[in-house]
Order: sequence, then C-alpha cells, then structure tokens
Amino acid sequence: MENIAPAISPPAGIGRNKPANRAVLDWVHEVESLTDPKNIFWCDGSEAENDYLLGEAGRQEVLIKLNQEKDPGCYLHRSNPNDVARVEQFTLICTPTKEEAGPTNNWAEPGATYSKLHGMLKGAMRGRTMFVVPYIMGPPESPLTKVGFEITDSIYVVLSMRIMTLMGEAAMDHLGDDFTRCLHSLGDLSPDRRFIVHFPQSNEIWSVGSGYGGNALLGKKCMALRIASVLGRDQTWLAEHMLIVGITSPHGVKHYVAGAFPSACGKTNLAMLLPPASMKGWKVETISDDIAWLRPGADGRLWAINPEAGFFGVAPGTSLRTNPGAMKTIATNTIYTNVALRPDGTVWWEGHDDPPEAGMLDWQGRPWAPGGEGKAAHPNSRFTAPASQCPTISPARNGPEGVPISAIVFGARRQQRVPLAFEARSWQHGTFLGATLSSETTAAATGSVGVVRRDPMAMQPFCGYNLGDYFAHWLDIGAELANPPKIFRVNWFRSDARGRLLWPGYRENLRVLKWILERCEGGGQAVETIIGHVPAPDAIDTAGLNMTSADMDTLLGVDPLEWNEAVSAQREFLETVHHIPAGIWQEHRDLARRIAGMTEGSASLSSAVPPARPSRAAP
Ligand code: OXD
Ligand code: MN
Repeated sequence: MENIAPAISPPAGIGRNKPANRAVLDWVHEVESLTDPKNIFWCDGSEAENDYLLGEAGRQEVLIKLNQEKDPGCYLHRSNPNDVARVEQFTLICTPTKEEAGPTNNWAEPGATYSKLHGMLKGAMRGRTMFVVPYIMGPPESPLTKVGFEITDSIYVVLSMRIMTLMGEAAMDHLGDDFTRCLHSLGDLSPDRRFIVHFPQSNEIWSVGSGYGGNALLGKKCMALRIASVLGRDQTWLAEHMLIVGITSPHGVKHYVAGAFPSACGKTNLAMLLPPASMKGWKVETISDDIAWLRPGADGRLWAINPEAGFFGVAPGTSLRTNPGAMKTIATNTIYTNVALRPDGTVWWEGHDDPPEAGMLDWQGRPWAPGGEGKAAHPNSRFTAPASQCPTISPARNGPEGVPISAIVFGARRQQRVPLAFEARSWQHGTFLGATLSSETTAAATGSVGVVRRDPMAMQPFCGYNLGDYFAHWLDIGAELANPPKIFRVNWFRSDARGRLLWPGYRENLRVLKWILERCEGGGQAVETIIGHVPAPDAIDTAGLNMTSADMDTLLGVDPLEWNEAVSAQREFLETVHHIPAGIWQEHRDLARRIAGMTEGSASLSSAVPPARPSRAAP
C-alpha cells in the first residue's frame, strides 16, 4: 500500500530541536517504540523550518502552492474525501467511570481503550517521519497558559499547529512537570479505524485515522476544550466555546463580551464585526473567534484569554460583504482546506465575492463548472490563518491577565420562539439559559439542515465531563464572582411565518450589542417577561434598517404558549442529564411557574408581545 506520509530527510540545522526535558524524552521514546517511525523531527517553529516543511508538503502534494503574487504565502490542502469534519461518534472520553464522562459523551474504559489504540498504532509510522511539536495555548506568562506536545506523522498538522498555537521556544519556557501529551497518526485514514480519544486523568489525547483539523490539530477542540474543561473544573476556571470581543463606544468606554454560539451560527463574523455605517465612532476588536478560558480575578470579575494563536474558520459564506476582516486575515499566509481552485491559482468557495468561473477544480480536484453538480467547495471547507493578521485584532489579546468580561452572550439559530435578545435575571438564570441552549443545524456543521439540537453552552461536543457537573461548576464559578458578567441570550435568526429572516444580522448585530452594554452599565430600556428582560420596543435603534415596527414586535415577542412547549422539552432534556444541580432545576420550575401564571388568564395569551413594563437594569 502507498505510504500516505513518506519520511523526509531534513538538512542540517532543521528538525533537531530536541528538548532536554526528561518527561518529554521518555514519552517520545515510548511513542517511537510503539509506532516505529523512520526518523524523528523535533520542531522549533522557526521560519527556516516552516519554509522547509512547506517545500516538502508541496513535493508530497499535501499542499498546492497558490498564486503567490495574488495570495502570498497561501496554500491549498485537499483532505481525503472521507475525512472532512469532526467525527463525534468516534470521539471518546476515557474516564474511570462512565458517570464521570456523563450521558452526552461517548465513554470508553481507559485500560481497554489504551490496549486497542496500542494495537492500532503499532508500527503505524513505519517509513514515516514522526514530528514532535512543542506548543503553548495562551499568551506567554499567563497564569492560565498550558503546554502541549503533539506527536504527529502529518506535515499538514505541523504547519497548521504553527498557525494555531505558539510553537517552539515558548513551550520550553513554560514547561514544568506537566504537559498535555497529544499523539496523532494519520494511520491509514480508514473511517473504520478512526478514533479521537481523550484521557483527562492522565492529560492525554490520542487521535488516529483522521487528518481533519478538528480531529488532528489537537491543541484546539481536544485540548483547549475537552481536556481544558476538566482542568478548569479541578482548578476553578472555565474552558468555553466562546468568542471574545472588545467593544468601544464613541465616548471611549470599552467593554469585553464573550459569546458562545454553536458551530456555524456566525461566530467568526461576530468576532470580526465591523460597525455598521450608522454607528460611527464605535469600534470592535477581536480577541478570540472560537475559544475562551475564563477565571475569576482577585477583583471579583471574570477574566478571559484566548488560548489560540490562529483562526480555523469555515470558508463558504465568507466574503467582503459578510466579513471583510476575515477576508483580509486570510489574504496571506493561510492554509486553505477543501476549497475550490481557480485557473489562476487562487481559491474560491460558495458565497465568495467573485462569481464562479469556468475551468475551476472542485474541492476534490475534479473539473467543476458554474451551474454544475454539487458544490465547488466542501460546505465545511476551512481556512487556517494567523490571528495576528486580523485587521481588528486587539493588542489586549497578548496580555497575560486577559480581559475582564462585562457580558456573556449565548446565541443559537432558532427560527421561532426565541427573541432577538434578552437578559438573564441572575448568574444562575443565565447558567440555565446556557444549559438549555438549542440550535437548528446547518449543512456545514452536521450535514443535515434545520434539525433542532440541544447544545448547552455550545459545548455539547466539547465538554470533557458530565454536563450536569459542568452546570454545577458554572454555578460555583458564579459564587466566586463579586462582580459577575451579565448574561444574555441572542437569536439573529428569528423568522416570520413565511420563513423570512426578520433581523438583518451581520454588522447590524452591533445594535443589539449596544443594548447589551447599556444594560451592563445600568441603562438600556427593557421589559420584564416570563423568560427574562427583553429590549423595550424602542430600545434597539432600527433607524435606517428596512424594518417595520411589526417586524420588531415579532422579533421581540414572547409567546407563553410557545414557551410552554419549550419547558416540556427542557424537562425531558434535563432528565436525560444526570447530576443536574438544584439551581438549574429551580430556574426551570420558576420559568414553568411564570408561564402558568400567564397562561391561566386567557387575556394574557392573546398577545405575543411582552407586557410593556420598562425597567432599568438592577444596579
Ligand atoms: C469549529 C467548530 O470548527 O466549532 O470551530 O466546529
Ligand atoms: Mn468552534
């Protein structure tokens, strides 16, 4: 069988960055004995190393060099067509008991799983180069920053990890007794022998049989979310699937907002939001597009860092219209995966600013013509780009302390029922809103469209332990915060009876964030409803938008009958998750009681708009 990752022979001075650390050397030796590679390449993250590996990746046809005049430093990777997304069904959490992993994770017994993986990896790197990648997640010197080492036999993984993490010396500087051991092998890329396995107790990740980013760049979802969520549980912090933005008003007041959104709900766009023309003087800066690590600070506030150094975003739908910041970020030094190739050696995807052209190759390298069968780019095609290239990147991103969070926003895709925005009554109520989050699926995320899926805190695929314990941990973190962020729910996707989206979204979302920040400052008009504080009818400025006041009423409406259905579904969901803390059940019962109060009198049912009782935020 053809070797899918033949060994390389680096020249002197490249691939020789062997650390002195005993624990690292012992582990690498152990993996070498198991996988039997031809040679070992010790990575240092340098430019010279990167140039050499890019050249080798080109020679092995792992990467296609794009038109360097138009897209300097950019490359295209085509993955195996059977390997284009995360594989939740083969993603395992191996804890001593099934109870600890909880009912939403695929659990496997650690001992038996080690044996199985040892069997799969025996001799798996024969004839290949084994790369050892030292990296850190988080800014240098931050108390939250963690060290990982990834062993891999994929050049694509090494090159991508160099973008997504701080690789090389920084890891040596931070290296103490402990680091996350990440072992990745492409194996034979057979979907039957594909496993992404987490061992939280020993701080290890084993990934076999996939080269796709979410399964193979082990610093990201595997370490920075699944393993880190367990570290956070044990060390009083939170690892969350959240973007972080800094928003400055024309008066110079700056707030930081963290937002949890399930995959493919516009998170990257929000992270790089450009203020609409109507909001002159406002500024949005990007700290994170995907992951936040948050810890209670000595001042009683919640402080956040972005553990990642790059963006691994979905390409389709990204354009100068939807996300100019992302387009600038990915104009240079970017690795594209599974997008289409144009005859001039540049890339294209559905939703690109340019129209499709004749003579393109689709994501599998097959000729593709406009109007032809199928998509040119895979719906989950990606870009991997350095965060430092983002025009809106915040200098605060590199600060070791991180940034203080004023508001946490939970968002998801719901065509019905959920208003454009509302504010939780308390940290506990906000935790409940996050815990019961559900979203309609999209093709990019799951392959199926419009199915409502529970995604608590947008962490369903990423929480490394029992969800009920995770909700309890959220409540415990709240108890540590004298000055907690306010928590909000937003929904950019509410539609009218004909399925027409009511809210323009994209940069206009800043209008909603403005209301959120007003609430954080003790202002902002709101009406109290059964679900929380909803913006008062005129609280969100819609001047210049092509919207009627009836549209806005529908967007902000809270229908007790619809929420009554939601409550039953919530109960069914919460009952499936063991260990739900009392505080979450209490919020659920309180919601049910408030709805019952509304639905008892038929008069209150006739109106879908919230009762008009404007209130100021509690001081
Ligand atoms: C991602 C995801 O790739 O959430 O960020 O799936
Ligand atoms: Mn994500």
